[in-house]
Amino acid sequence: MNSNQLRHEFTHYFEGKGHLARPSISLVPQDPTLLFTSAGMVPMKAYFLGQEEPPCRRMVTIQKCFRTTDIDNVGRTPRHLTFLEMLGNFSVGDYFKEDAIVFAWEFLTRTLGLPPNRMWVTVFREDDEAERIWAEKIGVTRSRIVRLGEADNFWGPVGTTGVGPCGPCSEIHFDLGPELGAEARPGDESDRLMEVWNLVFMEFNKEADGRLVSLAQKNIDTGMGLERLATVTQGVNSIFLSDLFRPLTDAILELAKRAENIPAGQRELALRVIADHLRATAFLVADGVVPSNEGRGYVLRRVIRRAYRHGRRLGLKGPFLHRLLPEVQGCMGSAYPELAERGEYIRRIVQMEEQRFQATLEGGLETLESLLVDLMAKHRIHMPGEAAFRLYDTFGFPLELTEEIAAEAGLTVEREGFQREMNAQQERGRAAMKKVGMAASPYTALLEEKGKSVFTGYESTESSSTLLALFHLGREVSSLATGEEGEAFLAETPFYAEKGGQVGDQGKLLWEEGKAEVLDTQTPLEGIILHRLRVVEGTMNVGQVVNAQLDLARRLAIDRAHTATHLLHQALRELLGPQTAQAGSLVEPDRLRFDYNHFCGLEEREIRMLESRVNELIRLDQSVSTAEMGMEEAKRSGAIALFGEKYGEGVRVVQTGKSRELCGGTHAQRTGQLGFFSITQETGVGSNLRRIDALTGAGAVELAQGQRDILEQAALMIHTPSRLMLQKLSKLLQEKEEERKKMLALRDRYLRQLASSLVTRKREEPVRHLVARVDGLDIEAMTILSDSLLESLEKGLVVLGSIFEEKPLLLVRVSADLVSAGYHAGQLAKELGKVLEGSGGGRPEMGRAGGKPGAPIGAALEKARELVATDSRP
Ligand code: ALA
Repeated sequence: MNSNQLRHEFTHYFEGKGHLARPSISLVPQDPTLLFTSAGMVPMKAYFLGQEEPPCRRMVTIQKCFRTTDIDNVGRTPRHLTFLEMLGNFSVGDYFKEDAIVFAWEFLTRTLGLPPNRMWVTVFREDDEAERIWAEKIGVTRSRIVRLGEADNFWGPVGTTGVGPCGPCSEIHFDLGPELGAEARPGDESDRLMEVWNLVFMEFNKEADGRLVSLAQKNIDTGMGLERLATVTQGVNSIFLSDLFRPLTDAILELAKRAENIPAGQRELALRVIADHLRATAFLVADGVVPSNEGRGYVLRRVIRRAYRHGRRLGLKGPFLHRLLPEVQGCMGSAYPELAERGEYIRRIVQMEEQRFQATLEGGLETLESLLVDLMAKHRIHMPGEAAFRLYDTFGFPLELTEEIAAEAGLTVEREGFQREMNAQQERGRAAMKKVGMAASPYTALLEEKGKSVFTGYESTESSSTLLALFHLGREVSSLATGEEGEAFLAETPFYAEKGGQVGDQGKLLWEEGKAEVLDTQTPLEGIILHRLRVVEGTMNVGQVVNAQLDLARRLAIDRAHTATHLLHQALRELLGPQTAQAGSLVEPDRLRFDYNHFCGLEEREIRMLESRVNELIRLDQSVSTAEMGMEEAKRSGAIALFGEKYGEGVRVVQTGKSRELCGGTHAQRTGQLGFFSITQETGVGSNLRRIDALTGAGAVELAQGQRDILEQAALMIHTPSRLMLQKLSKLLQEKEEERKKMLALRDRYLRQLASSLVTRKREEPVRHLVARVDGLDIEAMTILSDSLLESLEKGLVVLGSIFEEKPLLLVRVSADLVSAGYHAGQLAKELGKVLEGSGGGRPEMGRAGGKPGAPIGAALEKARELVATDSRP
C-alpha cells in the first residue's frame, strides 16, 4: 500500500470510529515552550490539561513532526529520522486503554492485514491492566508481551521543560525478518524489530517539582510514524526503501555518480542523512524557519550543513541540495501543497545557505583537519574548546559539526571551553551594546510636575494651548527672545515627535505679536513632546497661550510615506512569505526606507513585482483606519508587531485592506492619496538585513519626471527620439567597438614596423640585447612591441622606456635561455625603478618599473645599458 493510501486509510478508519480529522499544525508551534512540533500531541496539550475545550473529544491527525533527539542516529539505523509524519488518534477524556489498544490492533491487522505473528507488544513495568487487555482481549501470547521501564514505556512530557501531560505507554513492534539479524525482543539492540506505534495513556501531569499528579481526565495520545508503517506494509526493511524515500534516494545517487566507488556502508549513511535532512529542510523552511545562528534557525542551519557535508562524501562538489528539492516535492507534494506553493522560496533559502557554507567550509575544514592531525600527533584525545570556538566564530562551524568531524578522528571536543568562549563573546557584545543611560535630565522633573503632553495630531493639525516650559541649551528658562533657539513644551500639541521611524513634525508656534519656527519635534522622555524651535518674532514667555500650526504639506507627505511603508510591508510578506520581518524604517516626507530580514537580495523582477503590487494597493484606494485595543486583542486580530519594539498595554492598530500593524504613526486617510510609489534601490546593509529605499506621492512623481528629463537630454545628445534610443545606443557602441578593432590593427602594424626598425640597434655583447626609448606607448603597446622584438632577436634581453601620459614606464623582457643563464627581468626592473625614484619588479621573464612624472627615463635606460654591458655572467 503506498503512503498516500496509508494516510487515507488511517484517517478514514478513525473517522469511522467517531474521530474528527484535524489538519497538521506548523512545525513551528504556538506553544512558546517548544522549539518545534515534535509530536502529534503538541496541539492537544491544552485539551489534555483541561485548559481548553476541544472541538471534539476524539480526534485524528497526520502531524508533521521534527525532532532532533535522534539526529545522531539518523543514517546509522534503517529507522531513525528528524522529520516524520506522525499518524495519531487522540481521546480527550473519552475512551482510554482498552479502546486505544483495540483500535490499534484492528487497524494494523484487519484494515492493513499485517500478520499478527510478526508483532510484539510492550507495556510499562507496572501496567498490569494493559498487559491483561493485550493478552485477554486481543489474544496476544504472553511471551510476545514485554514489560519495560520508564525509558521505553513512559512517555512525556513533550519538550525540554520537564512539565506537562505524560503517562505510561504501550508499543507495537514489527519483526522485519531474519535477514536483519537473529531473533530479537523489544528492548534488545537490534535492527530486526521496528517500533511502529506508541499508545500513550496520558493520565498524569508532571509538575515542576517532578511529582506526577493525576489529570482530571484520562486521555489517549498515540503516534505511529508513517514512514515506519510504509516500511512494514511495503515489505521492505528500511524506511529509506519505502515509497516516501525511494525517489529521493535514487535522485541523490543519480547526482552522485561517483558514489559508486565509495564503500557501501558510507554511501548508505550519507544517502540516508541527505534524504532525511533534505525533507526536514524543505518542511522547516516552508514553515518559516530561516537558517541563522540561534534557536530554530541554528538547528536548520545545522541540518542543512550536515547534509551538505555528507554530499561531499558522495563526491558532490558545491551546492546540490537545492537541486533535489523537486524530488521532495514529488514524494510529498500531494499531501503537503505548501512545498509547491513556497517552492521557489525554499529553493533560494537552501541554495543561499549552501553557498554560504561552501565558502566557509573550505577554509574551516582545512584549519580543522590540520588541527586534528596536530592533536593526533600529540596523542591527544580532546580538542580544546577554544579551538572549536574559533572555528565557530571564524568559519561558522557549528559545534556539533566540529564534534562530528573530530569524532571521526577519535577526538572529543571540550564543550566547557567552547561554552566559556561563547559566554565571553556574548558578554563583550552586551557590554558594547549597553546604552549610556540618560542623565537625570531636566525633563524628568518636568514630567513629574506638569504631566505628559497631550498629542492631538491624529485628528487636528492645529491647536492652542499653554506654553508650560522652555529650555535653552539644556536649561529651563522662562523666556526666549527673537533669534534665540530652544525647546518648547506645550500642554497639548498636534506635532508628532520622532518615533517608530517617522520623523518629527515641523511648523510654527504663533502668539500675539510673536512667532517661532519649529525645526523638529522630539521626545527625549516617554510622554514629553519637545518642539525644537527658533524665535523669529517677539519674545516667547512661559505661561502664554500659543497656537501650534503644523507644516501641513510636509505632514501630509509624511503620512503618505508612512502608509506606503505599511503597503510595502504587506507586499513584501506576500512576495517572500509571512516570516519576512520588518527590522526598522525611516519615514520622511514622501520618502521611506524599509529594512527587513532576508537572506539575499531581491531580483529585478521581484522589485518590479513589489512596486506594482504597492501601486495596485494604492489604486484600490482603501481607507486607512485606526483602532485602540488591548495587546491581547491586537495579537488575536493578527496585527503585526515590530519585534523589539516596546508596546504598552493599550495599543493602536492601523489597518488598510489586509494590512494590520501595531503603529503609533500618522497616516494618509486613503491609500489613493499616495498617488504613486517607486522603489529607488534595494541593498544589503548587514548580514541577512536588506534595505529598500522608495519614494511616494510628489517625491515619486518628481523622480519619474527627473528620469524622463535625463532620457530626453540623452536622446537629444545622440540626435534620436527617446523611443529609438536603445537601438541607437547599441549601434553606437557597436561602431565604437569596430573602430577600436581598426585602431588596434593599425597600432599593431605600426608596432611591427617600429620593431623592425629598432631591431637594427641591437647589441651583441655580452649578450644580445636592445635598449630603446619609445615615448607615447602605453604598457600594453610596449608589451606587444617587446614580443615582436624578442621574436626577431630570437634570444636576448629587451629594455623599453616610454613616457606615457607624462609618466615614465619601463618594460624589461628576457628570453627563456637567458633566464636559464641567470638573467632576471624583475630584478633588473627593480634596479631601474630606483633611478626613476619609483618602484619596479616582476618575474624572471618580464619586469616593469615606473616613476613619478618628470623622473629621468633617459638616465634609467642608460643605467640599463650599463648594467647589461657590465654584467659578467657567462
Ligand atoms: N506522543 C507519542 C510519541 O510521540 C505518541 O511517541
